[in-house]
Amino acid sequence: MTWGRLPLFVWATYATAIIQTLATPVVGITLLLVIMERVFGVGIFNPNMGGDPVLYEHLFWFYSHPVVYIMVLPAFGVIGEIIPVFSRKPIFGYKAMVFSILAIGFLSFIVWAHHMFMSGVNPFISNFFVVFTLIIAVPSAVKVFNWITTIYRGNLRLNAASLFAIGFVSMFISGGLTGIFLGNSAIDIQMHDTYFVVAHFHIVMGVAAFFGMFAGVYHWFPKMYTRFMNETLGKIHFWGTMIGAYAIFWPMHYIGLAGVPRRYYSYTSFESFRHFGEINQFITIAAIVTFAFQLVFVVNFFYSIWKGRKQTTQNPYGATTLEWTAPIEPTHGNWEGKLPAVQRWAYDYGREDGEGNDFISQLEPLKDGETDGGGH
Ligand SMILES: [Cu+2]
Repeated sequence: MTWGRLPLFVWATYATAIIQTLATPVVGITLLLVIMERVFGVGIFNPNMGGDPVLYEHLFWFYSHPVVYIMVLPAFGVIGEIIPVFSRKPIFGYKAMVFSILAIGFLSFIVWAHHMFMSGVNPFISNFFVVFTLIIAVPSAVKVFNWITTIYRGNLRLNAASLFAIGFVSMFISGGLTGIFLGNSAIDIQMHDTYFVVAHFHIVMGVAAFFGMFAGVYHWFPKMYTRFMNETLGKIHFWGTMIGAYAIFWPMHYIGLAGVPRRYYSYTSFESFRHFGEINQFITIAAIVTFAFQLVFVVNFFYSIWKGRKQTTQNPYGATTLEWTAPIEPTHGNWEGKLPAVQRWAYDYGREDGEGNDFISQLEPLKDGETDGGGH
C-alpha cells in the first residue's frame, strides 16, 4: 500500500481523524471552563461575573464548525467508493479528490466566526471569515464535479446503495448552494435565525450525511452479516426519503426568506406569520411521512440480518478494493495466513483483467510498462 493507492474512504476517515484530534479538545476545555464558572464561581463567560459570553461563542464554534466536517467527510469517502463501483469507471480526478478532502479539513478550522456575524464582531474581521468560508466552495465544487464526471457515461447499476450515493450528491449540491448565501455576512444578517438556516443546514449536513450512511450500510451490509439487504425495500426507502426530504426542506427556504424565525414556540401571535401556517403544516406532515419511511429501513435491516439473501460470491459487486478479497465469513484478522499486499490504485474499473472481468483487483500486480492509475 502507498498513499496514492489509498481508497478515498481511507483518506476521508484520515482527514476526519485529524479534525477530531484537533477540534474536540477545544470543546472539552470549554466545558471545563463552564464547570469552573458554575461550581467555583470563576467569572469566564457570565457578564455578571465579569466574563464574556462572546468568548463562549468563539470556543463553541471553533469546535462546532469543524464538527460539521467530522459528520460529512466520512460520507464523502463512502460516496467516493460506491460511485466508481456502480458506474464501472475509475474515479475522476483522484488526486484532486484527495487534495479537496485535505483542503476542506484545513479550511474547516479558519471559518468558525461565520456563525457569529450577528454577535457584534467587528465587520472588518467578518470579511476574513466570509472569504475563507467562500473558498470552501472550491474544493466542495471540485468533489461534486468529479462525482458527476465519474457517473457521466458510466455503465450505471442502480440499486439502493448507488441511489443513495447519487441522492447524496443532489442533497450536497442543494444544501451547498445555500451555504454560499449564508457565508456572506451581508446576506447572513438578513437570514440569521430564520428557517432558511434550518433548511440549509439540515439538507447539507443532516440529510446528506444520512444519505452517505444509508449508502454505506446497503453497500457493505454483506461484509457485516454475510447477507444482503432487500433491494425492493431499499428502493422504497430511498424514494420515500429523497422526495420526503425535499418536501420538508424545500418550502422551508421560502418561509425563511420571508423572515419566519426559528425556535419560536408559536407563530399565531404574530399577524405577519399567520399565512405561513399552511406551509408549516405541510412541512410537519412531510416530516412525519419521511420518518415513517425510515421504519422501512429499520425493518429491512433487522430482517436481513437473519433472513436476507445469503452472500454466495466473494465479490458480488465486482469491486477492486481489499475488503472484497477477504473470505465471505472472515476469520480472525480477516485474511488467512499472510496479509495481502496492495499492488495498484483502487479504481481500475472499465478495464479487462484478462479473465472476463471489467475491473482489476488491487491485489493484481502492475503489468510491464503499466503505470499506477493513482499517479494520474
Ligand atoms: Cu460553520
